Amino acid sequence: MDKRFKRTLVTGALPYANGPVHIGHLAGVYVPADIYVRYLRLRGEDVLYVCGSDEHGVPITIKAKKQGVSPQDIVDKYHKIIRDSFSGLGINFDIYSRTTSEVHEKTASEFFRKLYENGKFITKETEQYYDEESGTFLADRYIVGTCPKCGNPDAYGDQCEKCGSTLSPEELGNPRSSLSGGRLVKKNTTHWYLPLDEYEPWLREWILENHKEWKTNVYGQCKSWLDGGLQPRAVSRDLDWGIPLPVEGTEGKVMYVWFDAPIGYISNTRELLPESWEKWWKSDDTRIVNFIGKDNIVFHCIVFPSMCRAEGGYVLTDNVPANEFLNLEGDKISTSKEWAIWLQDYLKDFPGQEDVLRYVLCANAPETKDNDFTWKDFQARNNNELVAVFGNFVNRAVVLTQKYFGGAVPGNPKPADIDAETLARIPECRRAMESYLETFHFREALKEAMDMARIGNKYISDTEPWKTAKTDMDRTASILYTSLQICADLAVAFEPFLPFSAEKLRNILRVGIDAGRDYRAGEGSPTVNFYKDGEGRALHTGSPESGEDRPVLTWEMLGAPELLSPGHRLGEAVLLFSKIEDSVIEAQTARLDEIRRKHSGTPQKAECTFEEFGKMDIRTATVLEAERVPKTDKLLKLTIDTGFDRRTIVSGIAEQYSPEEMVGKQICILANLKPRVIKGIESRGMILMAKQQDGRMRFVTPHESVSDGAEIS
Ligand code: B3M
Ligand code: ZN
Repeated sequence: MDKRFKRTLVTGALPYANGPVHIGHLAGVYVPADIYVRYLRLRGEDVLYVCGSDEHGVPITIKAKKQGVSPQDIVDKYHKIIRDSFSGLGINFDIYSRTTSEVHEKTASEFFRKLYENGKFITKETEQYYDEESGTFLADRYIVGTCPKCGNPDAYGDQCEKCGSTLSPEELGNPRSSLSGGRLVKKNTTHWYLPLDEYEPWLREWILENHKEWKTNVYGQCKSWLDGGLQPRAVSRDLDWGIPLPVEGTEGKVMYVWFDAPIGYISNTRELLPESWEKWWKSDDTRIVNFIGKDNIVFHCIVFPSMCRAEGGYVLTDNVPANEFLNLEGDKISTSKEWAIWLQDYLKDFPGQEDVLRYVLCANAPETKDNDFTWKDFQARNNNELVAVFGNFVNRAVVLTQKYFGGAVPGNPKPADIDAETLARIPECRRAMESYLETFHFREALKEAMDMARIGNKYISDTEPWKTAKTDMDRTASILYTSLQICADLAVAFEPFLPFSAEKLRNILRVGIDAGRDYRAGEGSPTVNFYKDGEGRALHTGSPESGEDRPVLTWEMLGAPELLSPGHRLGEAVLLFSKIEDSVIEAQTARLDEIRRKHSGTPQKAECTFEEFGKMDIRTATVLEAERVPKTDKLLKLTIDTGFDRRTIVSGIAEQYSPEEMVGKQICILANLKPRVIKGIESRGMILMAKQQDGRMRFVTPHESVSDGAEIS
């Protein structure tokens, strides 16, 4: 490790507390970060792993509004879900806190005030949309109107979800408030900006000159941001949810969520280590590593470092090993379309198989390009790699030792017989693992660990101790002695990747591990040499209550000729992994198929013949008059001109369209639908409407206006 540093602070991107975490978050950020932290601890490094819920921002307020609850209710619910599901997957943060904590507000306020008082901000007065009905300025996401690109009447002020265009509120036709539905006016408002442009020369040198070692996807994105020229960035918002600006006369204004969120890394550290947090953030001998997804690169490499530069007292990040995105069954993971595998669902559906998900997400990690998760691959990797290689090797070595040597490591094997050549390959894998792990290549590192298991599995298959036992017990002793040394190597090598299985294996071998120091108990946590007994109690190796003195393995012992001495008594043989049956995968695939169906609209109806379709007489028409049908919420009575007659149609669109909006509108109707009497009114025909996924109805109309009565076929 780099000798400039005495300690390493690892951060995981703070997940927004407006929904659960899914496999994309895990593959992109939290599993690689956890592997890295566990590895550094095993190497005896002084490491802190901090994370927490990101609880401010407009999406949380929108979700709260939709559900008729407060933003605090939303974040309280999801903070707990996220925290508990991370813990369930063995993501062992030293602290998982939140940005609605008091210590965060205090830390962010101190940070903001220092920049404010030192004149690091510029202010700008700009015109913003103001909703007179709700008496608030509206964030772009709260403004809806007609998309200039595709005509979607419900496009958001920052993006059209229908055609994907990035928009600004000024581009929208007929902009209105999504809160009150009311009209908007423009009003002046003042906000504070961090003049990022002023930091461009420094950022060029700090990143492009001094951090050429950053991953190419990260370095490249920073370079294109810098080449594109940086603009001042707003650090405040007109919102009632967020950290109030710690400046007089700014009522109704809060910190922009991306200003306060990265400061969450600092406040989480401060919460955990109130006495010693500053050495982790203000000493040059601390190394900071931020694990994030690629959509957060600009905030972690450009914005937050500029904030820290302006503040002057904080250490800057040393590396930001951002991953690309993980897709699901070939499609982009989408929370809004429910296209995801949620962590809490996985933990419920696959109890005791946490490591299978960790294994597959690491083996398929989108480290340099987007990658894909499929349930078939998940099953194959579990059955063909974890069960058939790793688990099978360990089980044969242990069961045969119990069968032929009473469950103790065979004594006095003939050195000549010990397969030194096989064992010598383990340190080679270890060296490769270390090189990969220290450069954030976790997929490659995992392959090296699996190669150790493959070496063991091939060795025991080639030497066939179940056969030699019939004629040559000395030879059998040597084979199993060698095999058990490799089992012990695996119990160390897999600790960063598969902590649950590594612990199970250590219990089978009755060994402990020096898993390094962690700070979950706060300041001065003891170095942790521990293992868990059958009841899951963490017993410190050799501790009186454990009633037994287990040898403690360390990373430095990995690949040594002997980790388990002759005579060492093994524990009970249990299977490390279990086969995943097709039926389990079929159930998961069926769940995804159902989600696809739900979000891809209604299934196609039964076929009809050309002749049957020919009976439909579909025409254009224009609405001449419109009125609500008394004592109903949904019905409008429309008088329309079909080009060949005037008629009345009753339509269930009153909840979405007002009578005023309808007059003059050209529509398409099924003209020869048999007349029906609705609420005493004879309705002759039906208006053609397109039903959106959110249930809203849209008119089907020709792109250009055509004469009434035009036949549609
Ligand atoms: N809350 C996560 C995201 O953009 C964002 C990260 C904050 S890290 C300071 O999905
Ligand atoms: Zn659009």
